[in-house]
Amino acid sequence: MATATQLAPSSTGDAFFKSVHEKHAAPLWTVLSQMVPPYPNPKAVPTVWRYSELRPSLMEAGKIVGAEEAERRVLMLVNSNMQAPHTTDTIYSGLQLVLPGETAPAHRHTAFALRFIIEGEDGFTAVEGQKIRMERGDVILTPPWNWHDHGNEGKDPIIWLDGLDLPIFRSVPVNFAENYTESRYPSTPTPESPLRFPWKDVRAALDADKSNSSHSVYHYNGKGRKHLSDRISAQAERVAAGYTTPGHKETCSFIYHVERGEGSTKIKAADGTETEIKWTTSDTFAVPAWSEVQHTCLSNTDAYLFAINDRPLVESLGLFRESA
Ligand code: GTQ
Repeated sequence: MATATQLAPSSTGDAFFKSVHEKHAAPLWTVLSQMVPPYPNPKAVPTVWRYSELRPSLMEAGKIVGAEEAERRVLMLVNSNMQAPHTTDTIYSGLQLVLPGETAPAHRHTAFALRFIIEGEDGFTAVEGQKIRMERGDVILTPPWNWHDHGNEGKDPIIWLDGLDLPIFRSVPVNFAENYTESRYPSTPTPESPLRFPWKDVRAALDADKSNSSHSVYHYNGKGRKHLSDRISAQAERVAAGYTTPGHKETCSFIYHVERGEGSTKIKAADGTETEIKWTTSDTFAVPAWSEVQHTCLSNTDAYLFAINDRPLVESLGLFRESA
């Protein structure tokens, strides 16, 4: 007969815990609060990637490996409390470089990808036969199982931010991938592709939003659908010069990227830990789920932020919650 409540194995070892372990079972009561926590407990922590620091490393990568040889020449953005492919718990991001004359060869995969163009004007991504020009600030989608290759027909490097749903395949391991037989999949120039969201349209929508003169939020939507994909989507925000946005949190995580401007973001994690990230144009930072976010624009012109989010995933699982 048990004489006392036992919460964990005793230091001398315990026959009960040992025998249970050998039967591939474990006592729930020792870990219950981890499994069913009082509030969300993401593993990811706020992390920043400064473009001025990473760009030189990306250019160095350009000397070490060719785009064709690498298949994708990318520096993954690894959350400081996790391992690749985790930029947040659910979103993967990376910086991809294609040098003049190079091709990143055609492949396709179950994973969804979106790209936000950071620099270079004469790059293209060819998606399932549509050859789409990349211009700074554009968002271009690669839907699941679409053949895609990337190229650079200009004189300058082209660099963009990749956003993929790769972390999801750690817990739902059903990603497939295939390489095309040739380097490029046949494509024709498609200036008005439904897969391309030009920055000038997004910026015009942010500037025209009169609901709040100091802060506007634009949610990208996939031409007739609520979000850009089933798992990840994107938004853009304008923060007026000198303004601080009210605190807001969601059960979603975000990869923020600064299109333009200088400022800082206060991130109060679910456990109360506060972090302040200072940013400037082309920097990227990760915001874990259920973190209160407050942006301040410190430049004397408005700041424009782009963010990849996991809202479609969270919503479709019935897990979306927000709080002001
Ligand atoms: O461009 O297809 O950053 O397949 C990671 C995986 C980019 C891509 C990434 C990929 C790609």
